[in-house]
Amino acid sequence: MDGEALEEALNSVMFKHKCMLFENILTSPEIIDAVEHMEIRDGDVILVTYPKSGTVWTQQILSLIFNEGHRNGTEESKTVDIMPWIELKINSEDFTSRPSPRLFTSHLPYYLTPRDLKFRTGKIIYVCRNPKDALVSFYHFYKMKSNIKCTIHWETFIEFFVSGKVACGSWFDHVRGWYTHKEDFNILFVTYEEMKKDLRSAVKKICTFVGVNLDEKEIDTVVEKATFRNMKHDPLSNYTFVPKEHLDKSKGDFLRKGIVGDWKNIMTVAQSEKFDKVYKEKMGDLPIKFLWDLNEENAS
Ligand code: PPS
Repeated sequence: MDGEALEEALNSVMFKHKCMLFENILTSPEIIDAVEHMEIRDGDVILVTYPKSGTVWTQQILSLIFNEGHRNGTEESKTVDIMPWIELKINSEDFTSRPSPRLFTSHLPYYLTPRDLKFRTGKIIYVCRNPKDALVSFYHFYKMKSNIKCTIHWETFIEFFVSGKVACGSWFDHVRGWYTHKEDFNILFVTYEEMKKDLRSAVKKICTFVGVNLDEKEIDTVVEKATFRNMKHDPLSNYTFVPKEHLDKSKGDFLRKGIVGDWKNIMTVAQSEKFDKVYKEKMGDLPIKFLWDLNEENAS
């Protein structure tokens, strides 16, 4: 019964295009098709994620890396304007007029990204997060969505997440798709957990990949401005600008907890074991590893 109500609610706000689920209010089949033909330049950097995996966090990091020390008037710019989404209506500008190096953001699966990227033009940073924490984060996020009118039950949401009936489809297909096609792209994989464990090293790794040389003091600034604590109060990066027609902020925050292992606070042992079984079936053959816990109480 729960499942039927949720299915009906989700069907009314999403459409399927080329085997992927998208949100009506955010995009359209025409936009998705156009993205495949988008011209990519050498020097473009595209952040790609499955939802709730650290997108907004990495938008902040990349925006700072590219502008720290030489802000060029970006002090008052939102990260979403510095690094627009390529497949969303909210950024329906003409990207060709942007000066290089251009920064973009996307949740697209590997097979729908701009074709130019497959010729190793441009650089992709793929950020992934352990799926139990991504699931929990997505669950809380869905509960904030203004256009979902039914009550969302945790047990039901797990089933929908595992079977890919949520926006952007299956976490397993998304991560697997990008990982197994990594040779086709100029791509760096970063995990949410490694950023939590050692943000400074993660920032340096990203700097090296994108070819930006920051001195130690500039790196300190990037790290400081990208902590959960600081971003939570930074309206340029914390997505508090999302209108209430999209997100009901009385029900929670976009920057909710920002920790590794929150799944332990909500998943029962039985749910966790069932999830582990699916994870093993779908991802067990890949060398990719996730940290499921950092023994951490609070976000940095
Ligand atoms: S979205 O909607 O797909 O763009 O969401 P996304 O930004 O990928 O993921 C949101 C989660 O990332 C957490 N977050 C952070 N964690 C640690 N440090 C920093 N600075 C940070 N910024 C965002 C955010 O809190 C969401 O995770 P949860 O677990 O819900 O707190």
